[in-house]
Amino acid sequence: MDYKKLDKTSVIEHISKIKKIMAYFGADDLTAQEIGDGNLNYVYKISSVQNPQKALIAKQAVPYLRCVGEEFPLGRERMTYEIRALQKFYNILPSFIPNIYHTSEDMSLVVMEYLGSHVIMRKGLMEGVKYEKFSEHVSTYMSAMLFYTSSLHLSSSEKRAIIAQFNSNIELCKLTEDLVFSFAFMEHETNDNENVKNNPEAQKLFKDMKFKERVLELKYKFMTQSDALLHGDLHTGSIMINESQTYVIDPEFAFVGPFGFDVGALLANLVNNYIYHVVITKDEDFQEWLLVTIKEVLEKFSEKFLDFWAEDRESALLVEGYLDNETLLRYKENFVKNIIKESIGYAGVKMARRVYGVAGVAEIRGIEDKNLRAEAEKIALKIAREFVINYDKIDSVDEILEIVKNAG
Ligand code: ADP
Ligand code: SR1
Ligand code: MG
Repeated sequence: MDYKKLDKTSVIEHISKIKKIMAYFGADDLTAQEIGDGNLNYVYKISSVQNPQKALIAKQAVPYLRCVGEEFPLGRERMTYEIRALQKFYNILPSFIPNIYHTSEDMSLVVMEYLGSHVIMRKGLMEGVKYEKFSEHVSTYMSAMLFYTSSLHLSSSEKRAIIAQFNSNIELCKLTEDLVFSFAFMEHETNDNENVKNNPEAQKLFKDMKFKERVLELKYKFMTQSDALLHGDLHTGSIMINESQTYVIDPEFAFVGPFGFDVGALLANLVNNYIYHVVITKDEDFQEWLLVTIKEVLEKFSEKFLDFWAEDRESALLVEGYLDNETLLRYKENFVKNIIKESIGYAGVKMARRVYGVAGVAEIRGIEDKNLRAEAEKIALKIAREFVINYDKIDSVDEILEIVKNAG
């Protein structure tokens, strides 16, 4: 089938010919609404007119970057990787991934379950909603996805197959290399130049060679280290949540990369939310909840990763009997500690890129009062700098929390 960009009318015509979707809606009349709030794609909510609770999501990639327009071409093949990743992650842990009703690489289209009783986590956190099951859920999600797609679990040939399936996601990897690791730390047309112009803090960042040299080290790992299948953009805008369930959506940046990249992205976004509550709501109780959540997420992640590893005897990496038990245990514990260290480095880069780079986060870029926004940016950059420069020297989660608390 030839690719055709869908709109509110043609999306209904297109999907109502698909058997599984016909079976879902029966004879109901359908209506569509475009609800995309992301940077890249179009997202339609298709609902039954007779029973509006009955709804599905149709997400289509267009051959350009939505938030800029047709003048910024971007291959729609990104949807192929999103489809592959949704399927791969669903096969590992279905309860964290929306049900998929239809996929088409030709149309760069996925039709999935509508998460009607969930909200984008960033929004919930900004409103001060505490998600008590989140640390349990997300630590399971991250430890399982990373462990079960790594050489610590897969055989050598399975691991190479997964790399072959995902590491041709060239354009989105390049987007991250440019936007996350480079342009946000130098004069560049894609930056938020209204804010960069005549801003001494921006100039300080752009001239901070100690920071930028360390960023380059992390960028190089991002480009070369094929540890596990990553979501690739695991911020709180890619999580849909309520008090009992957590779903991870939007894995179009998926590729086989460094263990610490997703964990770092999540850490960065929780810390950015903490800064918002320090500067804007001044809600100390919620700040404390966020700190406890960060601690739980990282500690539970490490525990669960080690638990999964304890169940596996052979993999691409380890041959049974190669190490004695004491050495094996020490090796594994150090391994996971290093994942956390690397995550701290990536968290620093991810926090700093949101300050002046393209695609800021609502917690910082969305602050309307100029002085308060500058205060939030300053705190974010202070934490980011410490994370990036010292990531390999930070030995405990408590040290991370101290850095965060002392920056405000
Ligand atoms: P993009 O790739 O453009 O970033 P996203 O996948 O993040 O798009 O989706 C954009 C928005 O669409 C989300 O922030 C969310 O509000 C909504 N959305 C996406 N998938 C679903 C879903 N399965 N159920 C409900 N809303 C969804
Ligand atoms: C222009 S695309 C910018 C960002 O949006 C996505 O969510 C990724 O974070 C990407 O870097
Ligand atoms: Mg998105």
